[in-house]
Amino acid sequence: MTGRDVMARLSNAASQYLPPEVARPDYSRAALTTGIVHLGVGAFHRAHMATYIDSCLAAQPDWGICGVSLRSPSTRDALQPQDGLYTLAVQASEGPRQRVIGAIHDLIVAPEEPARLASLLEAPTTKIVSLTVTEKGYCHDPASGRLNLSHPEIEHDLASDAFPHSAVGWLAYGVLARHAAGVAPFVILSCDNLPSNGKTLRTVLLDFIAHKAPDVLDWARETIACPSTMVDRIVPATTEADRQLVRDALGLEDHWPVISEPFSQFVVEDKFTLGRPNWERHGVTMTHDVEPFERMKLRMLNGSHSTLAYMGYLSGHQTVADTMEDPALKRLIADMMTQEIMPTLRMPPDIDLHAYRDALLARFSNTALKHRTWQIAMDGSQKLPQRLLDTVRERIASGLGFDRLALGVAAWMRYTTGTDEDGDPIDVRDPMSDRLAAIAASGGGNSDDLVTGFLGLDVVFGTDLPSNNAFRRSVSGHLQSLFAHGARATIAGAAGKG
Ligand code: CS2
Repeated sequence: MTGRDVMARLSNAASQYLPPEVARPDYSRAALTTGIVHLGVGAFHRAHMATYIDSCLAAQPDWGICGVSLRSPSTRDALQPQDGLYTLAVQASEGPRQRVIGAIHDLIVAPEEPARLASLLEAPTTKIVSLTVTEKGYCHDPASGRLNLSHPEIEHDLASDAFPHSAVGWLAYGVLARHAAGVAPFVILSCDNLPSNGKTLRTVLLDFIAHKAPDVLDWARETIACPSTMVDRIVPATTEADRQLVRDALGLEDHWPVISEPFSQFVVEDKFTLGRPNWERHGVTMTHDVEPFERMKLRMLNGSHSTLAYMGYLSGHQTVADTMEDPALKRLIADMMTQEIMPTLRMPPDIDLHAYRDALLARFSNTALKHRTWQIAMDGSQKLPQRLLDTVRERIASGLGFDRLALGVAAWMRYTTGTDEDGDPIDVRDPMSDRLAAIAASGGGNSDDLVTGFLGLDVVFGTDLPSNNAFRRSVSGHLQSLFAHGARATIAGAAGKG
């Protein structure tokens, strides 16, 4: 190829030029039909659920995915010229491995084509509606798990007969339209990192229907199935360097590849009233009780991840792998898991929590993944309850200590004040950022006042934790140390505490 040639773009037609070592769909894409509508077609979905579906399609072509973006057209704009194809680049220790995924055969940007989305949700051929819309996409109060009726999108969707804006609004729209047409509701599959994610989703959806269509509530209660899932794969935001790597490996342009670690886990509650892909043949664990797995993952992986993100960022580390090269931080996380989190988990007998912990420490240390601490630090107000605070509650109920968990909470508060240890601004991204900034400003750098301000957020901390003096004291002590001595010295002080 000369410098003047433009590299061809990945597409159905260009697939014939893929080098033999790049895996690709083993089925005819033309034969696919939509069985799944997926809301929130971001990097995580494309590296996780879509790859499991991709493996099922040769035998079951009626489970193709229509990927829906609720806001931004960027995924559709990048993938449509590629016929929905994109590359998954797995960063294995022996080097990257590429696989072209073809499961997403249709794409919709909801605000641009609401009527097409509506008819797809109503179609009896749509059997599963799945979603990865992140914690804040549920428009709920994280501490209570109930629908936030004053969320602007929910207010709109409840008040207006126009097409909805929120994920919950769209789900309700589909379910109610099917009810009116005498079509059984689709099964709704949450693939977000929420506790009992199926139950949480069902609660907010029924809260919504109770206000929108109270006469249908009993029917909805009886017929809507929301299986819970545990989803796990580390998928950092794709960088320009990743795109270059994929370009070099494919010899084709891919504008929208995804990068992930080799590890992937999908545990799904087996409750599918309209049928489902044969997932168990392709590495998915189908079970009747997902909750122990969910709790293990949220507390061990995500609780550690958030703590690493805040403490790592404050210590000047850009990526999770960098934080793991800091022996004090690594030890803090290992001790937090072993001493404070593992004793709260009750797992089936074949699950070895020590091995799970060791695998997590190794996964976090993968230097091929540039997973930014700043990325994980986002949306802390939505993440803290299930990642750290529920564990604290159980420790308190059992009369046990929670010093490292409290340090994680204090690190979130320190981070959220919006200025780092060098006095530089931190770009704090959070749906509650206005309230968080107001608390930070009114605290004036006094850690007791700041703790009082933050603990006053009952949608995050509930009403129990703010009135627990031991918790307040512990968080306050750590926050004071973070201000006075910095993150590194604070970690050194926390090390070795039983
Ligand atoms: C991370 C998760 O960004 C975050 O908050 O903790 O996305 C994490 O990488 C996944 O849950 C891993 O399965």
